[in-house]
Amino acid sequence: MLTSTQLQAVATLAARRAGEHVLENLHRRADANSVLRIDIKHKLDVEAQDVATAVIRAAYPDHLIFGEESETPCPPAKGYVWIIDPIDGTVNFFHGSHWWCCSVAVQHDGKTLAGAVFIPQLGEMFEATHDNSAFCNGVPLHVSEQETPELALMATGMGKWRNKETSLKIFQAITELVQRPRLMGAAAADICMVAAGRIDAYFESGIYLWDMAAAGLILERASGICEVLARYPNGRLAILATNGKLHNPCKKVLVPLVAEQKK
Ligand code: LIP
Repeated sequence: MLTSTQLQAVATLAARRAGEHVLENLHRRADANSVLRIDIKHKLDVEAQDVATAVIRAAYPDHLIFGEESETPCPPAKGYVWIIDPIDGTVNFFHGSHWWCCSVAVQHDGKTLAGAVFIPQLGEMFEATHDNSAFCNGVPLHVSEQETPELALMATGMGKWRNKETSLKIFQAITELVQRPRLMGAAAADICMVAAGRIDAYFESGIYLWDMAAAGLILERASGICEVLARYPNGRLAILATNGKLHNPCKKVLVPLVAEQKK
């Protein structure tokens, strides 16, 4: 069995190299293969996944690699699997917003052992292993102490649902629940903000494993909770990520609504 420290070093290097590649190519932010209302297929997403893959393959040539740019939405559940989101927040990136990140996690038999999320334009590297604390640039992370929903800052997202009816209902429910909702557009970075205590909670339905595998571990190791509230066809997930104290009040409001989500 490999140690989590060995795996962490590779995850961090892969996320850093992917991010550096994208940073060096910021001038190509409009260089997309396709731009649709629902999604953007960016050349730098493919290139950054190749960069991260090369780092992982050099260390562990026989491990499986699964990423946003892979063909299937669900990874195999056995053995070592690396999960890459080369640019989480592609739409933000395309428009010139700084809120995007590179995420790399490694699982063994479905359990996340190590993860790294690099936010290049903040110069922040978030990382954690399953058996140690979570860190940002080497400083230990801890979630906020907020326990009153009406005083909480909560990030959310609209996902890629064609039918926005339920997403809008969820947005309204969050607006009524917390002090302020925020819609920032990069799930992995948002969940890391919960881990760092800069926001108190995050919810989104319609994201994928690659959006949350690394950040979910980072949040848990910072004493927060990251929970899958629903699983939809094609690997889509509804994820609630909180500082722990707000988890049950948020869950109570969101669980009945996620059951309504359709295409
Ligand atoms: C994005 C998520 C974001 C969500 C977007 C999209 P991508 O991931 O991180 O939270 O609102 O719809 O799924 O596609 O930019 O890697």
